[in-house]
Parts: sequence; structure tokens; C-alpha cells
Amino acid sequence: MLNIVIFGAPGSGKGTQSEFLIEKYELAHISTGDVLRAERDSGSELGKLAESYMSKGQLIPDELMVDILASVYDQKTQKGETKGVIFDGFPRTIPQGEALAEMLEERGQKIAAVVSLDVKEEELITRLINRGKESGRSDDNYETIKARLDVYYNQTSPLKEKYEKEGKLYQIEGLGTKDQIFARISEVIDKVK
Ligand code: B4P
Repeated sequence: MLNIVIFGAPGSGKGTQSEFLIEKYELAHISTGDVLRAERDSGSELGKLAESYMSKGQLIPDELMVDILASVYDQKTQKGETKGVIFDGFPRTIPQGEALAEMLEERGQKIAAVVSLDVKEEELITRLINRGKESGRSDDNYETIKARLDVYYNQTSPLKEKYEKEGKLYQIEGLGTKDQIFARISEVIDKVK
């Protein structure tokens, strides 16, 4: 199976590009942000807990995220109908990165590529403020966006070094039209698939 991690700061276009990827390469999509928002909307205890972190721009604790991820991965792959999986928004910390490698290894799988979308901060803030106006997403306000960016720089971006050492990191210019960026990502996927 083709396991791809799509990586980047909040607003870098992970969700947007994942939609194109699942269509072209017939992959299953695991967006941890979407999973958590669905839990929140269902009113479950897990959803309430998740919302208490998301609304402050913080990450949900690793132990919880790792369990959720493993169960969603098994659900999406158990029928054997998918050619692979896009991990969108996971891992977001070094322990999540280690847990992902372990979980895949236990299932005889590995990550083929980590595609990192590079976008400067000014553009990230503009995109997220605009999305907040259109979608009403509660974490897309200036104060929470700033907190999410801090979390990204401190807790998430160190993963790039890990994947670079493993020879799996592909840095993609994340500025341009959605189609231009998708063409850059496709070049990488065609190389590793
Ligand atoms: P996510 O749902 O993953 O959201 P995101 O990182 O903010 O957005 P993304 O990068 O997908 O941006 P998009 O394509 O939509 O996370 C939300 C929260 O969930 C986190 O803060 C955290 O609390 C929690 N969480 C999630 N995963 C977790 C984990 N593993 N561990 C712990 N907590 C976790 O693009 C943004 C906007 O830009 C859109 O409006 C889009 O239309 C626009 N856009 C995209 N590409 C563009 C382009 N090329 N040009 C112009 N605009 C563009």
C-alpha cells in the first residue's frame, strides 16, 4: 500500500491537496482534524474533550490521538479496497511520528513519502482568516491561529528533521494555484509509488 503523509502548518493546504490526491491515486483519506470535528459534532465525551483543546489552538494529547489513529486506519483499510492512505494532519509531534511508524510496521506497512507544503506565515494567516469567514470554523480566528502556528513551530516542525534523516521528506513550494501545487506533489508521488 502507498502510505503518504501530507505535512505542513495550519492553512498550508493539507486538506485541499488531500482531496485531489485521494481522487487521482485512489487512496483513503485520514484527516485527524476531520475525525475530531466529527466527534465534537456528535456530542461524544471524546468530542467534548477534543473541542476543549482545539478551541485554544492546542493539540489533543498524544496517547488519545494515537489510539484514534490506529482504529481509523484499521477501519479504512480492513476491506482491502484501497490502494493506500493519505495521513493529513498526523503526525503532529515526535511521539506521534514514532507511534505511526510502529503502527505501520505492526501491519507490515511503511511510509513512502512525507510531502511538506511550505507556505510563509503571512499567507497562512490570510488563508485561515478567509476560511474562518466562509466556514465559520471556530479555531480560524486571529488569536487561535497564532497559538496554532506556535504549536506548529515548536511541536510539529521538528518532525521534518526526523523524516529528512530517513530520506522520506519532500519539500514542496505551497504558494501558487491549487492545480500548480498539485502538479508538484504528483511528481513526487509518481516517483515513490
Ligand atoms: P486540521 O483540521 O488538520 O487543520 P489545518 O491544519 O488548520 O488546515 P489545512 O492545512 O488542512 O488547511 P486547508 O487545506 O484547509 O487541524 C485542526 C485542529 O485539530 C488542530 O489545531 C488540533 O487542535 C487538532 N488536531 C488535528 N490533528 C491532530 C493531531 N494529530 N494531534 C493533535 N491534535 C490534532 O487550507 C486552508 C485554507 O487555505 C482553505 O480555506 C483553502 O481553501 C485555502 N487554500 C488552500 N490551498 C490554497 C492555495 N494554493 N492558494 C490559496 N488558498 C488556498
